[in-house]
Amino acid sequence: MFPQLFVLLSLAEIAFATQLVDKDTQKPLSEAEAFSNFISKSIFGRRNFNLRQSHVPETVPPSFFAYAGFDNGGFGYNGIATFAHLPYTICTKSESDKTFDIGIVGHPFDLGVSYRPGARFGPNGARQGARRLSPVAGWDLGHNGVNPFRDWASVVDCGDISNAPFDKMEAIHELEAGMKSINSRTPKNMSVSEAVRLITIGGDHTITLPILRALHATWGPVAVLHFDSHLDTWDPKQLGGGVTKYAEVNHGTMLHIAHEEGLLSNNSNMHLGSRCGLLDEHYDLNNDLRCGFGMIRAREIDKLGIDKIVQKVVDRVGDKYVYLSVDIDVLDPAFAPATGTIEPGGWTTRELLTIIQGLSSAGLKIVGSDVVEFTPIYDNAAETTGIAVGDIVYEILHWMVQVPVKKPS
Ligand SMILES: [Mn+2]
Repeated sequence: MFPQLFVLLSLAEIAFATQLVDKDTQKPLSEAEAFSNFISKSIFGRRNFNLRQSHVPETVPPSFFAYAGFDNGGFGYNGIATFAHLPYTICTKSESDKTFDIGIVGHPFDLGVSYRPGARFGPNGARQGARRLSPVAGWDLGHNGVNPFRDWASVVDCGDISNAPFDKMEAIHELEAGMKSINSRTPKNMSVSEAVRLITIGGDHTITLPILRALHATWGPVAVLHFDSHLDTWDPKQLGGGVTKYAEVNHGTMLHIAHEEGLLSNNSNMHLGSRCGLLDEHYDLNNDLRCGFGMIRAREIDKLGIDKIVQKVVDRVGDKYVYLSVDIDVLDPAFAPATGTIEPGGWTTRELLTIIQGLSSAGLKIVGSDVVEFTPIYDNAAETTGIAVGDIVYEILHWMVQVPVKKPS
């Protein structure tokens, strides 16, 4: 009827029978003391674990400070996600003059897509994918220990260029104006390289058009090296256009428009990794030739190998200024599933990185670059595509650091 009482009595009996004594004084314990002692020794007793005291080393290892010391804090998964934990700089403001040489800039824009949407989230996804890159651990085994974040160039994350989500043409103008503003900045190390250079994270491939427009004032026509499974020189009459001017500008026509506007070199542009369906038996390829492009198809890599591909590009480009545009769909979907218009049978991430490194080693004069069409919503839990985008940007950064540029005289 009163089980609790029964228990108490029993405990008292136990205390009495075992004649518990105080450990220090050896005096017998009272019933109350014995009871408290019994509870404290059971699984219900208070434990005095002090995890903090027992695990804090007397001196914090220096390697921890090396990590924690850099701007937005801690290991790769800590802090606000700038690209590779670089300092955030508002590069459109004149206050940023002489503070950087190379900027990573986002174009959150996807109003020009023909299939899966969502590349407006690409800049955000690329920064997330680049979390394990950082200046404090940036010495690259693949580049004989060069750290492109801590070489001669000051590298920053310029944030994104905001653009209207409701009007494609307005958005494209905003992107162009933003890029022109950043391009007009005075570089920090002008004696090494005479102009600031940008690596843009897309955004769908339409953004290459405002970027090329913005570059033209400084560099004139440039040789576009276009890593992409598609041609993107489609005549607007063939792809989307023919109805409104608005519809003419999209991620499959921007290189055609760039050619019409005189932004491209005459015959030094190249497609690399091409594989796609055509809208016409002859017209697309003839028009592509007219726009000044050569081509190395995706499957040619098996016969040519990396070195011959690099050599063909170097022979074609010569000493022209190069703009590098990497559509992430150049990679096989196994390596980059998260993109808008996927085409099986592409190159591996390693092949792409090695080709880019080859072009860098050949000293091609890179004046700007983009990595586009990353659409994070289609990525997997391992962030395969986002991490690839981060590493491609890192590889391009190596190229810009390795090859400083002089402005045309
Ligand atoms: Mn493309």
